[in-house]
Amino acid sequence: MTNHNLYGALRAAFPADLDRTAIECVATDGPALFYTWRDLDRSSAMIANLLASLALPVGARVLAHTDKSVEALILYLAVLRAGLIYVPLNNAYQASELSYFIDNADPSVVVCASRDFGWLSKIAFRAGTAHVYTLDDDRRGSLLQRAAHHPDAQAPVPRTAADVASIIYTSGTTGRSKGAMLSHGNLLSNAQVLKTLWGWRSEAEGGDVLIHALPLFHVHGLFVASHGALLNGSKMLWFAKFDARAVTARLPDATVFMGVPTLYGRLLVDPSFNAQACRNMRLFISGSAPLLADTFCQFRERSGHTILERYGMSETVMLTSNPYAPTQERIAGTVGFALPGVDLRVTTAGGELIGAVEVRGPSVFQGYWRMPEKTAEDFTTDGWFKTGDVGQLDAQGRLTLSGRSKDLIISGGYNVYPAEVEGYLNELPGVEESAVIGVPHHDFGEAVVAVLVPSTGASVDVAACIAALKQRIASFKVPKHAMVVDQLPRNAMGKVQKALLREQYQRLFVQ
Ligand code: MCA
Repeated sequence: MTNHNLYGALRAAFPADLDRTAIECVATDGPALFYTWRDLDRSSAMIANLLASLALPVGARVLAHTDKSVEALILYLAVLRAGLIYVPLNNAYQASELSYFIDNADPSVVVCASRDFGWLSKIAFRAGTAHVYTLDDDRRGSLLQRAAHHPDAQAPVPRTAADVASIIYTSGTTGRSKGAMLSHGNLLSNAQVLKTLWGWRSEAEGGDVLIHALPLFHVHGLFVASHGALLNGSKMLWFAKFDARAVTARLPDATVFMGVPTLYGRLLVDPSFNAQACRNMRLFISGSAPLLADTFCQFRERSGHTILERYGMSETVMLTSNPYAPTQERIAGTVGFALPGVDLRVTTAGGELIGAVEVRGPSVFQGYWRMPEKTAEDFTTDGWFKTGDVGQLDAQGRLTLSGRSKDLIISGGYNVYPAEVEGYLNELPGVEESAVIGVPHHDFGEAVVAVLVPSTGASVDVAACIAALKQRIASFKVPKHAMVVDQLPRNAMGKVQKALLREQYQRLFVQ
C-alpha cells in the first residue's frame, strides 16, 4: 500500500547532497545560523521517535504554542512523520483563548515556550493532556533535550491521503473558532499544484531561494511558504519576525517572497527598498487579505515587479491565483483563476453578478474537528464548500472578491471575529453592550475598533477597557480605538447597523 504520509513526499524532494544549507536563520543581532537538509531530517526523526515512545493513540493531536523558530518547523515535520496531527496556535493567544483550544483539540502533547509553561501546563494537565514540553527560539527546552536521546532515523508512519495531518483553527462568526482538518492529501495536492503553477525552479534551472518572514501558525507561512520551499528542495532565508529593512537587505540573495499586504506596505515605506534590491527576485506573492490596487501599483513602479495575488482559506489551502506567466496579466484587485483541479462557482440570486463563492477540489478540508453539524452547514447539498466570501467571475473565469458575508475583520493578515471581542467587552464593568467593526488602516489594512454603550448610570473608562482586554486576549484582536456612545444604531429588526458605524469611523486611521 502506498504511504501517503506528507513527510515522505517532502523528504523525497530534498537535494541529493543533504549537507547543503536548507535554512539560513537571518539574525538581526548576532551570527546567522545554518541548518542543513540532514539537520532537518535527523532532528525531525529524533522528535518523531520521542513522540512514538509515548505510545499515543492513532490520530493524537500535538498542539504547538511557540515562538517562530526552525525547531518549530522541525516539530511540525516530526508530527507529520510520526503520523500524528499538528495543531499550531498563534503564540499571542492567552490563557482564556488557550483554554478553549485545548478543550476543543484535546491534545495528547502540548509544546510551549518556557515562559508560558507555568500557566499553560496547568490548563493542559487539567484538560487531560499527558505531556507538556517546552521549546524556545534559542534551541533550548525540554522537547529537544528529551528528543536528543532518540534515534535520528525514522520511517514515516503509514498514512492514507485522507488521514488528517493538521488542524488549523479559523472562522467563528459566533466568535468561537473551528478546527479545520487538513489531510495529508489536501496539503500535498495543493503544494504540488503550486509548485508547478508558480514555476519553482529545479537546480538545473538555477534553483530558488525563499524569504520566509511569516508566522508559522497559519496556512500562509506553515503550508504555502514552507511547503513551497521544502517540496522544491529550495533554501529558505528565515526571519523570526518581519523587518522591512532586514528583508530588503537579503532580497538580492533570494528569488521568491510571500507576504500579507501589510508586509508589502512596509517594504514600500522603507527607503532602502528599490529595484536594485529586487534584481534577482522572480516572484512576489500576496495573500491572506485584500491587496490594495494602490499598493500593487506603487510596488510595481518601485521594484519593477508585479505582485501575484492569490486567494485561499484555512479550510481549503489555496484556491485561485493570478497567472504566473509574464505573458498573462496580473490584475490588481483580482485573485486570478481557479487552480488546476479546483472547481469554483459563484452562486448568485435574482440575476445578480455578485454572489457566494463556493468550491470543490482536492484541497478542500475534511471538516471541522468534532463539529459535524457546523461542517454540514458549510457544504451545499451537492457537495460544494461555502467559503463565506462574496465575489464575481468574469467571462474568462477570473475571480474578484467583493466582500465577506461573514462579519469578519482581517487585520494585518489575521482574522478577528467581532463577536468574540464583543463578548469580552460586554463582560467589563460598566459596559452595557458593544459593537466591534473593522475600519481602514494605513498599515494593517483594517483595524479593530469598538463602539461602547455604558450601563445605565455608569461611565466607561475606555483606557481601562483596552487594558483589561490586553490581559485577556491576543493583542492583535484588541481594539486600536474605542469610543463611547449613548446607543448603537439599529434597524427595524433591532439588529445593530455595523455598516453605518463603519462609515462613520472610516477616517479614523487614514489620512
Ligand atoms: C501585530 N499587531 C497587530 C497585528 N500584528 N495588530 C493588528 N493586526 C495585526 N496583524 C500589534 C501587536 O498586537 C502589538 O500591539 C504591535 O502590533 C506590535 O506587535 P508585533 O508582533 O511586533 O507586530 P509586527 O511584528 O509589526 O506584526 C505585524 C505583522 C504580523 C508582521 C503584519 O501581524 C504578521 O506577521 N501578520 C501575518 C499574519 C499571517 O501570516 N496571516 C496568514 C493567515 P501592542 O504593542 O499594543 O501589544 S493564513 C490565511 O489568512 C489564509 C489561509 C491565506 O490565504 O493565507
